[in-house]
Amino acid sequence: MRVDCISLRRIFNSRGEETTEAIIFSGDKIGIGSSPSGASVGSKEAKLVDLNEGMKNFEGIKNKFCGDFSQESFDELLEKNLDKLGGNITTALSFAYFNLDKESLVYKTEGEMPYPLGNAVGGGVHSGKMEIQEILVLPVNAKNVYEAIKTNFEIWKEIKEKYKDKFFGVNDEGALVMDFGNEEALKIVSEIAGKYKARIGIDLAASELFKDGAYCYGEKKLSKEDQFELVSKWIEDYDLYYIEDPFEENDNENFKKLREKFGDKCLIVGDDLFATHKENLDNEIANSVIVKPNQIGTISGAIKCIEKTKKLGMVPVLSHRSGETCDTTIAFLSLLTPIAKFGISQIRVAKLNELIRIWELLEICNKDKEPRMAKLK
Ligand code: 2PG
Ligand code: MG
Repeated sequence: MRVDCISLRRIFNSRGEETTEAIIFSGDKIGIGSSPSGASVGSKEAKLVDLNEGMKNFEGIKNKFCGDFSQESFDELLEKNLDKLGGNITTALSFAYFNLDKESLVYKTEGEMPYPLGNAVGGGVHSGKMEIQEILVLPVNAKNVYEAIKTNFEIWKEIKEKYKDKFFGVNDEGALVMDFGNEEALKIVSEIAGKYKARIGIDLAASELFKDGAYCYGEKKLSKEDQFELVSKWIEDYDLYYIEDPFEENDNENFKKLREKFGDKCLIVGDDLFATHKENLDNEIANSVIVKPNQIGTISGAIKCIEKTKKLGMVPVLSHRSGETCDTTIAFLSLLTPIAKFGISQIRVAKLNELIRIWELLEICNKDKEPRMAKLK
């Protein structure tokens, strides 16, 4: 598609931080994209450049981005300039280009829609007193996207209502901040999720817990071996379907041991471990991969990571960040993955409602391929 003109501006994300929004004009079409940002940020992610500096740098090279492009060639040019622009600006531009024609992906897919993985109770660097950053629910029995999103909301509302004396509020991701410890939260969420025939998982974001060679739970310090035992116990006791970053981003040894022990019954998911860089993927240390476009800086980088994930027999999970805008690009991209980690409440509904819309678009536009939920392992 032809890029006639581009403009960048500063807008705010859900945390009130400044981020970039890009608009691309192509004939009578307009593509808008904005970049999210993380709080638990791994060291392998695309680096950020100060927004003022990045935007100034873009002004100097803007002309190169006008002309005829494909998503790949546009993203290639962004990748070449990643050091000057930073992952925030490249992501916004790559999303804006994609959004000139985002519906075309709906026509191209097989009609499978992802299960929404919802963050029900939050902790870690996001909020509250638990060390576990996210206790997640996955409505594996839902028949369609609407029912799946509704199930996650029912679980979230029931926890909030039943334990209102322990409810502090909601965090950046809309997850409940509760007066629960780790074990208490796991027990309560698994009981309530069970009523709705949903499975549970956690994101431990363990790079954030790892200080001076130990995993820190308040005053308590766990060795790598003890952390392995704790995580194994949680998988068994709460029948976890999903465990993300149970170890810090360089603890490949523990990841490998866990993959060997539980890989056939649980998704062992690498977030900081891989940071959406396809060259980091390794199916001996995990069987699932978090895909966050802003960790690599472009849509094409994220798609290549999804393709390699599938080639290696691993499960890709498209994910939001804790600081978000109402941008819904990743809802379209999640047509390529069986699970979409988009949160449950507040600003997260922008992406969830887009999934409901896409289900209907599939019904209308893709008559020979009825929409259906993706296959889960
Ligand atoms: C994560 C994410 C999203 P953040 O760790 O998976 O839930 O959090 O965006 O803060 O990295
Ligand atoms: Mg994570």
